Amino acid sequence: MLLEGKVVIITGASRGIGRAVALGCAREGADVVVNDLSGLGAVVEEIRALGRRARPAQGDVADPETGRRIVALAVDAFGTLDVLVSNAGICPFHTFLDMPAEIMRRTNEVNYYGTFYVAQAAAKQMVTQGKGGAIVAMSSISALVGGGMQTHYTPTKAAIHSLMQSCAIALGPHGIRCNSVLVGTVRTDINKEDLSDPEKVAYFNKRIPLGRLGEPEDIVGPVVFLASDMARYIMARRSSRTAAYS
Ligand code: RM4
Repeated sequence: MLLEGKVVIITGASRGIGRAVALGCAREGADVVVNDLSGLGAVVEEIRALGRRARPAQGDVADPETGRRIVALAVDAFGTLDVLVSNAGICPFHTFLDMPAEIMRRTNEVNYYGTFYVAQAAAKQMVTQGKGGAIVAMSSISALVGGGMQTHYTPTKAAIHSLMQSCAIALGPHGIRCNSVLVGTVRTDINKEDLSDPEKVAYFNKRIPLGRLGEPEDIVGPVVFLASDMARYIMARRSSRTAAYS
């Protein structure tokens, strides 16, 4: 029960990694507010079946207003906010040379701006409460290695990691810890089509030391840990020395 009595918001929680993390948080004792564009009914029911309280907060995180609304809903329903898991993201695979501006814009607005706005809204509430908190954002290993069909997407994941590093400095004095998880390739709807080629999957499996792609459940432990008090001295920083100068 690592998150017993805590209130957690998770964006992009109707399926994939977000849904798995939402259920994982509930199993660890948290009450959960789940956000997505739609389709939240099932995960809300699953959380309640685990004996925890749950609320759906439908909306597009790309809209700065949505973050504020999700936080208000969480506080209204459960009286406080302890943890934000910023997970909502899209990856419409596309070639670089003819990348439509609209796909570029939308990917940045959901992944990067969305994380910024929801994190900002959550942090404001946590600062007001004065009892600290934790923010965990979903970055990706692709932030470090790139991807030929992901030239619009990998920079958003680098941005998310960088955002958590800066937020760690900005919010540390308030006892709010900020971290990102650089997730490897996890099989979800986001890459279903991309991973429909068995040869590609065989190549991935060979390249991964553990010999298999990730499953959403694989990401639950690290996120729950970072959200919990067990990680009370863990923040997204490269070294503590740079913090003094930034
Ligand atoms: C990840 C990574 C994976 C891809 C997903 C969509 O960050 O690049 O390989 O499947 O994004």
